Amino acid sequence: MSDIDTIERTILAAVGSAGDEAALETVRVSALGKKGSVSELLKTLGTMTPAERQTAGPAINGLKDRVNEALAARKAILRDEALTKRLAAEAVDVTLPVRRAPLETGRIHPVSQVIDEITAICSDLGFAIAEGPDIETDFYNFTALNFPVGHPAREMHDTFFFRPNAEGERLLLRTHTSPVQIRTMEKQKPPIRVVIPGRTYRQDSDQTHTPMFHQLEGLVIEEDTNIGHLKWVLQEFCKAFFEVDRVEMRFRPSFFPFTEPSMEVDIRCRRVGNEVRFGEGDDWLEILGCGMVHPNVLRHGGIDPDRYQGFAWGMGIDRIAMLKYGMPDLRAFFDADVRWLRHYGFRPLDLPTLAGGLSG
Ligand code: 2NM
Repeated sequence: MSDIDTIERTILAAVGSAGDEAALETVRVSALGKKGSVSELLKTLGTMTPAERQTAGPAINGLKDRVNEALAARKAILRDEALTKRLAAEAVDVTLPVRRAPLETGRIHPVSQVIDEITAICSDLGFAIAEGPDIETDFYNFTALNFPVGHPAREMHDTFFFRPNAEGERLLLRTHTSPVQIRTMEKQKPPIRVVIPGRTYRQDSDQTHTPMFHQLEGLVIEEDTNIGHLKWVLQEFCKAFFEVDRVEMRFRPSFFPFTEPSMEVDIRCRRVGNEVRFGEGDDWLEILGCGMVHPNVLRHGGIDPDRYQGFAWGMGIDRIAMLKYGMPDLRAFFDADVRWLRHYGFRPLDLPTLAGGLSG
């Protein structure tokens, strides 16, 4: 019997000092496994006489039960300890401030905001929005727009050309969005009322020019549309965009190959530091070019100039964004400096809207 007592004491000591569930499992196997000390004792029952077995049987089985109990109790304690330790390690401090979500830290670029404002205003005036490719052919960018081959106006645009392709054709980065007007005329019958916002490219870089910039052009073609309609559209557009009740506009004669007559438009303003106030003051600010579409352009777009006439205008989106939101240097627009964007950008959930007041 003292044999059983010694085995029991050894096993229970090992159970008590097992530091984790893996160590406890080793103890279990050494006692109750196939070759474990308790299992070996159980095997001796088969070799005993019935009389011996009557006392040894309950003693050995009692040992087995107590070992099982001790293992189970120790296992419960170890589980508890492990859980407590894990909970302490994984503790979440719910009083910590929440990390700011992208929706709060992200900003809408002023150019995107201004394009949204312009397209909202123009949709409200009954215009559709059209877009076209940035890479164009010489035909759509120049020839169709009444810039004949060899015409000096082609040089005015400082065009980015691609290397000639296998057919000897030189593609280019569009120097204005006007190719989209031709594509629209080809696809659509009058009446046409579209505005086209988009990226444009010219080899030019200084404080007021970037090699990539944004233009918005508008086109109306109808049987009897005229300069009076052009003036009204531009006036309504300027009032809505600059959020003033009245604007005073000055139309100066100018030249563009695709319009005849052509005009440049200034609006009356007062400059206060970086800010420009419209509808007052003694300064004039040039904001766009416009005119009646040249008959050659209509013809190239597949429209009969003896039946239809149209007006068109074009302006620099980046430039009017600078004017409206008081940003002094055009080059900073495309530097991708996050500090600039944080300062001048718009919060995604706090945008100016046509209904709510454009500048918020
Ligand atoms: C401008 C100024 C004047 C213009 C003309 C056309 C077209 F294709 F219809 F002929 N689109 N845009 C135009 C006219 C653009 O930008 C300063």
